[in-house]
Amino acid sequence: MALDRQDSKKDTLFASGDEPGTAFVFDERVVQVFPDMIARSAPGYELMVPMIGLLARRYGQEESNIYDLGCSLGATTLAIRDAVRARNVRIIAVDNSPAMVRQCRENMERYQGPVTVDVRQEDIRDTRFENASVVALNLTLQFIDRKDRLPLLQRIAGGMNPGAALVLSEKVRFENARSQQDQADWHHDFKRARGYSDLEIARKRTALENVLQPDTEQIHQQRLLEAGFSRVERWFQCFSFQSFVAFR
Ligand code: GEK
Repeated sequence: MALDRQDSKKDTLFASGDEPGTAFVFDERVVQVFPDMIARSAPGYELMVPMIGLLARRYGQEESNIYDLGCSLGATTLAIRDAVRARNVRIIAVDNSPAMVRQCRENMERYQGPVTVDVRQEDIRDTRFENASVVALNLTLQFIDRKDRLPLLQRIAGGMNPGAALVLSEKVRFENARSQQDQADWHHDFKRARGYSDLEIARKRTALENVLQPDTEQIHQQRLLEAGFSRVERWFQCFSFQSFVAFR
């Protein structure tokens, strides 16, 4: 069961009316359009989500916890829940946006499944990690203050079992100015092809400034190793969107 963008209201939040310069927040208005917004903004999102389900199928361990951090409306939680085969797992889905959590809980009620899902409204920096076999950070770490990223990853690693896997998906930036410009242009083309106007794209970029803070692939890889992961594999890239599996 997936949360399809066809079932979502169309995202026109930045088409008109918004005060330029207002910082982006995950509020009720964003919740209303979120499946459409993320599918039209994050190249590869619609592929990454079911693949995270497959990774959970491979790395999920019996009698363990699976965490979906920054779960939004629960798309990744549902993909994991439907794909996982290990018995007696519990999915803990965490988001600190009250509006997201409210709708996520409704979605879990609507699309019932055999795996227990515990949806928590909490800052993931306060989440306690224990007995984890799979942890998903799908496009969430980029919203966490940079100074808090390493401590968070260390605490996640500390709660993971041997053989467990963290899936980290992020928008990344590129050290090389030419690469950064090309990648930004290609991302812009993607959004334009999915129906956003140049004005909407520019307004969203301004709203996300200082809210979404991308790191380079090298920083991600080094930080994961420093946090206690033994090996990191990049399994996905579409323009500036990358995803890694980090093994405990
Ligand atoms: C998906 N993973 O559909 N604590 C908890 N949640 C947070 C925090 C925090 N400190 N900061 C941000 N969030 C999802 C998509 S969206 C990505 C993730 C995007 C939450 C925030 O409320 C939002 O729901 C989510 O992280 C990021 O697979 O919008 O680009």
